[in-house]
Amino acid sequence: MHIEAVTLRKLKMRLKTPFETSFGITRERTVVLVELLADGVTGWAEVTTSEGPFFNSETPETAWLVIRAFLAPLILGKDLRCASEVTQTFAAIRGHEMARAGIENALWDAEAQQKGVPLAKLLGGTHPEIKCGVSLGLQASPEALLKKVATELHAGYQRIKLKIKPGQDLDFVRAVRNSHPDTLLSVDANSAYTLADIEHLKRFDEFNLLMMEQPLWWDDIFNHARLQKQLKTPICLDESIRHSRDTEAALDLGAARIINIKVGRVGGHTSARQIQALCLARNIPVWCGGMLECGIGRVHNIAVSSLPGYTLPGDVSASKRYWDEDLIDPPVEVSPRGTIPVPTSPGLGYHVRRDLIERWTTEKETWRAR
Ligand code: OSB
Ligand code: MG
Repeated sequence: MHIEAVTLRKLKMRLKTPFETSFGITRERTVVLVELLADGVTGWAEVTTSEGPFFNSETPETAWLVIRAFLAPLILGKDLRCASEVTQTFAAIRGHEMARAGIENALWDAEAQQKGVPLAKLLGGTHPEIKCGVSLGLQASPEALLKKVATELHAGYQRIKLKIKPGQDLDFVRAVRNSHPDTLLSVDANSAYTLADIEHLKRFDEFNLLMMEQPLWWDDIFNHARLQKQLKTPICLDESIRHSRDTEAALDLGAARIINIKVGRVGGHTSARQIQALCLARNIPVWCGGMLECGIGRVHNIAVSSLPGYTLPGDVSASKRYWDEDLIDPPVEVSPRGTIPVPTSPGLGYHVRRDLIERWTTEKETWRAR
C-alpha cells in the first residue's frame, strides 16, 4: 500500500440526548475523522477521543497534533505491505493510542477494500452477527432510569449497563434489578471510587451483576486486584487496558475476569487482536466497548465484535440511539433479537456519506506525499 494522503476533519455532532458519566456530561461530540488515500482507495476511521482528557489523557486536539507532527510524516509516501505493519512504523511513539488507532484503522479499511474482503473477515472475524447491549448514562432518578431500561429491553437489547458514581448507585441498581430479575445487568463507574469505598462496593454483590466496570483509578491495575479479592462480582477493566501487556498483568494479578476492548483505547486493530487472542487462550470473555462513535467508528466496532472470544453483548448499538442522522448509509440497525449482522461486502460494508461529512466539517487539514 502506497500512502498518498491523509486528511483529518473535525465535525460537531449533537447527541439526541446528553450522555452523563461519572466524569461529565456530553451534549455534543467533537468527531475526528481520518480519511486515508492509498493506491487510489480511501480508507476511513474515527479518532475516538472524548472532548477533554477525562476518559484517558487524549483529546481531539492532542490527536490532531500528534497525527500532523509525528504519525502522518512517518507514513506519507511510504509503502506498507499491510495495515498491521504500521505498528512497527509507529513503534517510537509513546502513548497517544487513539491518534495511532485513527491512522491504523483507516489503513485496515483501505486494505480490506483493496483485497475485496469485508473488514471483519480481514481481522479474522467468524460471527455472522454480533450481540448488542446498551450503556445508559446517569439519570436524575431511579424512575427515569427504569423508563430507559424498559425502552431498551423492548427494542431487544441483550444486556443493560448502568453508569454509576457515588451518590447515584445502589438505589438505581436495586430499582432496575427488582424490576428485571433475569436481565444481564452490569455497572460502569469510570473510575469514580477508591479503595476506601471497598465496603460500599461489596454491597453490589447482592445484585447478581454480570460485571462491575472500572471502579477504581483510570490507570490502575494493582488496586483492582486487591478489590477483586473482596468482591464476588467480576471486575471488567476498560480505561486501564492499553495493550496486551496490561491485559496480561491484569489477568495474572487477578485484577479482572472480563476485558472491555476498545479499538481506539488500545491503539488500533492490531493491538485489539492481540488482546482478543490472549483472552481467548485464557478463556477470559471479552466484549467491544463504545465511545459514542459516529457511524464510522461504530462500523469498525461491529467488525471487531465478530472475532472469536467476543462472547458477551457489547456497547455497540443502533445509530438512532445517538444520532438523528449518521454519517453512514444505511445507519446501523439492531434486530428485535438485539443483534447486528456483520457486513459481507468489502471494506466497512456501509456507504460513507461524504455529503453530510462535508456539510458538518468545521476543520480540515490534508497532508500529501511529496
Ligand atoms: O466507559 O464505556 C465507557 C462513553 C464515553 C466514554 C466512556 C464510556 C462510554 C460508554 C458509552 O459507556 C458506550 C457507547 O454507547 O458508545
Ligand atoms: Mg467503560
